[in-house]
Amino acid sequence: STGQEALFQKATQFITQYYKENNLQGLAERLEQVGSQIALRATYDLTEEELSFGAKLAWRNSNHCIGRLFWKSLKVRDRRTLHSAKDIFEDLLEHLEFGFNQGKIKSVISIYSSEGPSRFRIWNKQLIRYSGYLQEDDSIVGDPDSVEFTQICQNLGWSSKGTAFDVLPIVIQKNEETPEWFELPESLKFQIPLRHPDYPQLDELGLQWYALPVISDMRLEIGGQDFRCAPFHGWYMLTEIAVRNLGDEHRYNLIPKIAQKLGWDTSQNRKLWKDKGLLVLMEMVLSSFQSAGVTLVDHHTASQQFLEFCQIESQKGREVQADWSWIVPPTAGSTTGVFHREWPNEVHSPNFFYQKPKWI
Ligand code: HEM
Ligand code: NRG
Repeated sequence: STGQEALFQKATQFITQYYKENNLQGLAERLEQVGSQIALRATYDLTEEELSFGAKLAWRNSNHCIGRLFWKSLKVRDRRTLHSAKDIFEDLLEHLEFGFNQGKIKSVISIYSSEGPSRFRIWNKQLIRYSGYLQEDDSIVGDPDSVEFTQICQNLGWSSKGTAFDVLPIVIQKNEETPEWFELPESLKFQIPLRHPDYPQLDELGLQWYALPVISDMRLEIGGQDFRCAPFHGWYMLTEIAVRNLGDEHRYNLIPKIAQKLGWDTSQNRKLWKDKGLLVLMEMVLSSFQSAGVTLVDHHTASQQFLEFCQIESQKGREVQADWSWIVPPTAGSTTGVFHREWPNEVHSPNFFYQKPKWI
């Protein structure tokens, strides 16, 4: 059928790349085997080695990601044989502990079954993320980006303290069954209290953030196969937390609160109080992660690392694809090298893609 032909074509493209890049023997035999599996079952099995290389390539091909220098060191956990939500939750706990590695974070992806008789989806955007609550007066406590998902968790029977930093439960769905939710143990939430070295009065804001950004809602595509349940993480870049999550008006919106605590004049744009506010937030996050001994990269270093990645790729004769508007950091853009470059922005496979939430 045409579906099978399309799958065989995508499989061929990926398997060929895998054999060529790794100088392996036996490509023709392997393609023949894949072809007969597809003819017989309309699908084929990726070996553990192919899956592992495919996940690394998906990272290497992620046009939005500035962290790609480290693509080869991704630890790939092949967990395609797990068959219950509870087993997956317990496996995720091991993933988190291994990846956090007492603060010296390692990049990890776990790949679960999402096709065939056991099809899993994780409903959360990230394994560790804060809830958000819409109040009577239309204000929001917590992360405004989580309000809708928080209500879904509550409808599933979850309840919480209602603070600005409650970690959401992990919601796992098998096939079309009612999803199950699981509370993370406190020791695996990896909370970092945020303190500024020079301004103790900011302690009163009671800020914190979590150490691990584990994206859990993207579809991983390898050789025409979909892995819809494949959470992954590296470590944070400073600006993701300090500038966007804490600074954005539609997120925690903390710049006015910083200004107020530090007694700044906010009546005129010309006072640059927003720019100063971002700097204070960045100092706070950087020094707090440092004190906690947790990996985090500043945007200047990340930019240098990305340019090193570009250099290595071009030496290998490969063209880097990248989306400038995502790669350039959201503050001090033109002080980083990546600002002064451009890249083609085609989307190659293997890759990670957005997918429609199961709860819409
Ligand atoms: C996006 C940094 C590891 C895949 C991003 C973004 C940053 C970043 C700053 C933009 C996020 C945003 O603006 O919301 C890093 C750093 C890493 C790392 C510092 C440290 C090792 C990884 C790993 C993977 C990955 C291990 C996958 C295996 C992606 C993908 C996106 C992304 C798919 C796009 C997300 C989207 O479009 O919403 N990364 N990353 N990254 N990264 Fe990385
Ligand atoms: N901006 C999001 C996280 C997106 C992915 N960032 C990473 N990924 N660093 C946030 O929570 O702020 N990673 O795999 O390390």
